[in-house]
Amino acid sequence: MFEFEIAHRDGLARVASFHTPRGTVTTPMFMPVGTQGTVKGISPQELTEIGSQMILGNTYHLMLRPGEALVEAHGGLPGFTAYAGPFLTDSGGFQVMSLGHMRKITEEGVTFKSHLDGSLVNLTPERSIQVQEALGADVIMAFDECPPFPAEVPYIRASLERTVRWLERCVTVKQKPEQALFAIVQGGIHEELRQQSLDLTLPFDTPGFAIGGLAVGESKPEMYPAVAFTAQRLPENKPRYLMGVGHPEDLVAAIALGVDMFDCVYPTRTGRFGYALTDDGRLNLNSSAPRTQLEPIDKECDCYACQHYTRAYLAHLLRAEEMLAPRMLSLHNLRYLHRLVERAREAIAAGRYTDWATDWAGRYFKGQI
Ligand code: PRF
Ligand code: ZN
Repeated sequence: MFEFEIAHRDGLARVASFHTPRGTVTTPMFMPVGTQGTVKGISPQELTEIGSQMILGNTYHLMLRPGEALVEAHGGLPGFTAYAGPFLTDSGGFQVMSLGHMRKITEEGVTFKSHLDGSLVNLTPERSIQVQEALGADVIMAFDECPPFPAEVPYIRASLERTVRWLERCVTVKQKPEQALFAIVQGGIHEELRQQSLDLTLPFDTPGFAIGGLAVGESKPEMYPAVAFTAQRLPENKPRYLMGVGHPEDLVAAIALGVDMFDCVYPTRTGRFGYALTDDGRLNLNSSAPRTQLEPIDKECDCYACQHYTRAYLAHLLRAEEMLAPRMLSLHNLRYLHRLVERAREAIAAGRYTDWATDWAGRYFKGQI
């Protein structure tokens, strides 16, 4: 179980398979975010149709509502959500920092006020693993701290050292062998801190490693070197997961640096706001031009929305605030990212990733329709 088999390599990029109890996933891959036990507006059947391979769930949200016991009573996330494929759950620390109020971090863990009812909640490494075991995902994440950007070097150092002590506690309490625990490398955008985090984290030899602490407000010229530095130093024979990254250009760039897995709310969130991803850039369906365009969002897309609806119809639905609009734009955007990684995998297998990525970027950035 959890074996990672590399099928093709092209430079640092690779195509690989990762085995989980609920199925094999082929990387590079993108995980839709199902924070509250649903990918907003998209049914499990639709997820399967558009080529989703693994869905991300969140410890923070599900422990507060409905509580992990109810999910466990359904046999975990697959029974609860009716999505039968592989799941990954995030550990909660990142969401506490972005959503909780009055957070306090100590050696023990994080105390915060629930965003739902203001009650005081404790989240520790032990509790995070216990909740993630109840949620029953195939891959679970170590409880970490993602410092805000910018943060002082001494703070990031103290934080990454604490994250390693938390990792030790996660590994110690974890009980279920059918769940793979991934460790998370932190260190912000500083090479010496990334190196320190790597030196302290790699000895745990977890079945996969995540690159955390990025895409939190730094610029792309700051983020890409940090991804490159970290990815190159992660073990060759394990999946590498860049957390919270999902802009098309970031996927294309990070795959070239050897990253295998991604997740982000971007495709569904930008879809709900009326934006559609295409090879010619991001199409704004709130603008005036699409209102009279009798063509699909994307002629090259095989999603249900592109097969059935015109831009004009979807723009009309958006203006009328009909719920089909955010649903169809989310569906299309997820399909776009799944197709993007499919094309990346084909290009890697054919040994032409750099050429493909250069062509893709030329068109994507020229367009900006
Ligand atoms: N840690 C965890 N989840 C995350 C992140 C992190 O650093 C990020 C950073 N972009 C997104 N999600 N546990
Ligand atoms: Zn489409």
